[in-house]
Amino acid sequence: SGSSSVVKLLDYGAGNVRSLRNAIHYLGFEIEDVQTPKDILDAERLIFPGVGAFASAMDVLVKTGMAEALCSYIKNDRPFLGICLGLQLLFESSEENGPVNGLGLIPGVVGRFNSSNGFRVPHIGWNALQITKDSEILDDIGDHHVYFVHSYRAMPSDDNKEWISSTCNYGDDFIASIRRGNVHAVQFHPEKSGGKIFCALNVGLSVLRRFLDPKSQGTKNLTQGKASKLAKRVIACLDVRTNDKGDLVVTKGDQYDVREHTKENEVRNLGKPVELAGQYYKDGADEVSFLNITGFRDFPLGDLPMLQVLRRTSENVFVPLTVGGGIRDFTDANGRHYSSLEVASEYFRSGADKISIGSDAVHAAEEYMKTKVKTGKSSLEQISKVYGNQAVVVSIDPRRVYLKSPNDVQFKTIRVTKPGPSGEEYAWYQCTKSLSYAHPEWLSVPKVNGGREGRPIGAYELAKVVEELGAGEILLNCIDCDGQGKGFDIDLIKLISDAVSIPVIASSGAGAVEHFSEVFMKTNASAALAAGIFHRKEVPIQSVKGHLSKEGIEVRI
Ligand code: 1PR
Repeated sequence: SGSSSVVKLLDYGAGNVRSLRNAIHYLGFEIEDVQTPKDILDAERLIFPGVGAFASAMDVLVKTGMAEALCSYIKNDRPFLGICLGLQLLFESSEENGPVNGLGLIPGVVGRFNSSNGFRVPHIGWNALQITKDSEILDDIGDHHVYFVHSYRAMPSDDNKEWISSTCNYGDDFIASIRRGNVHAVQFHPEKSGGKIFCALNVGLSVLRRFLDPKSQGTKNLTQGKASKLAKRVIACLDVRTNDKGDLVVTKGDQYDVREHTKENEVRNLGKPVELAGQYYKDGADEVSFLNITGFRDFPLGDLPMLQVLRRTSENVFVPLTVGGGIRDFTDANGRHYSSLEVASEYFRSGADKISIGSDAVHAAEEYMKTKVKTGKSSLEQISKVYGNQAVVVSIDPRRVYLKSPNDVQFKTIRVTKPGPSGEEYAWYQCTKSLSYAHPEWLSVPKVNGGREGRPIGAYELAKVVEELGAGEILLNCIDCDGQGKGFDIDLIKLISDAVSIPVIASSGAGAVEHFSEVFMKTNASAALAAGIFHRKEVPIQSVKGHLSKEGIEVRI
């Protein structure tokens, strides 16, 4: 060691720092992991990516003696970069499961965002910053957006103002970064804020590069950043499954039917997962989602190719990655039990930033509605407890069921904007889930659209319950609209995005740029996801962004 191309990383093992490792490697630096407090004191350059909850992080730091070493390292003005919780821990205390004491280096209390005034918590997505002082590592940022994902934040005050190098606004003004001498910390995620392969998006990795190599050349971006509203996200989705030849392919259904209507009835093949994900990243997707659409039938950890897809994608893609499909408890043929938490952990270790749960969330919500007891045992509860609710998306796959009268079912109904085929003026949105082949009911249950069964629970009821059980975001599909290219189901998206205070991703049906502006103008969706139009190269992601921006909607360009 001792070489300036080596950086020390303080990873106390509470979560996924793979993307940060990937980003550091991508920039040509070596990582040495901190093992002892002495490693901190000896470091030439130290990165501290906080993950997990504030209290448990502090616990580990104090018990291992790292807290004391960190304080002395920082007080001695040694080169330091804290990320996310790595910024928050520098403050006096946090309200997260607290109050809990922090390292106490910066005056102030870390508090939760207030969701009552229409700002959804967690704060997930892209904002431009208000740069308040020359902080060097932010030199390339200017008015570009950076990626945040957090529910707690530190706020500026007279006592801490000398530390602040940028702020942002999300209901409240909060601290986006601090800088004093060689000590830096950022609330956003540079490793998820876009890479340096296209100059226009030379943002996130440049922050890391400037810290790792302060002498590195770059142009000071003279546009002084102004804090922006939270940008609406455009997400590219890859439905992935093994085709009949055994290759993992990106496929795409019509109302969830992914087979060609030919004699061979083969699975539609729209490309290779890693390549397409890389392409969409370059095209400006704000996130990439992989849905392993047969994961629930087959055991996903048996699905090594999917883990490889994640590993390889995360080496070059520096925006958030979500993976879903088959996240549930599982017992293999040898009687070995895997908890859903183990399945999710394997996904996180392989490079996922968020996991998405579909069928198992329907199961958990039905149980909870029956018993009104939170057992803490569902996948949803367990994973969000360990990784935080910002890491857990619930995928809802409803279908529209028209009704003559709003009282025909016990579920939430709506008056539809366009009447049904027999003039019905009402509808409810029935949740569906997939069954495992091993499920005793596999043969007897009537299956619809891609092997799914309808369940006695509505999308509205499900959304409210999963929010309570710890979901941090909802991916709202619609079987009727999937692959149709006729626009999103505005009635459904309005219903759900008004019912919950976590972010909602609108999905299914995008066929033109106007469908994106429509969904953002008529509903409270935080993001819009599409698959078919991107796979078939009908509409490039940049055209969607350009259109939204022209319509006055904040996007990351
Ligand atoms: O139930 O936890 O194993 O998760 C399975 C996941 O796989 C769920 O998120 C579910 O949505 C998804 N899934 C299951 N079957 C299918 C299928 O197509 N047969 N894909 C499927 C769902 C829907 C969207 C799609 C949008 C946009 N795909 O993600 O990408 O509808 O498409 P478009 O822009 O072309 O209209 P579990």
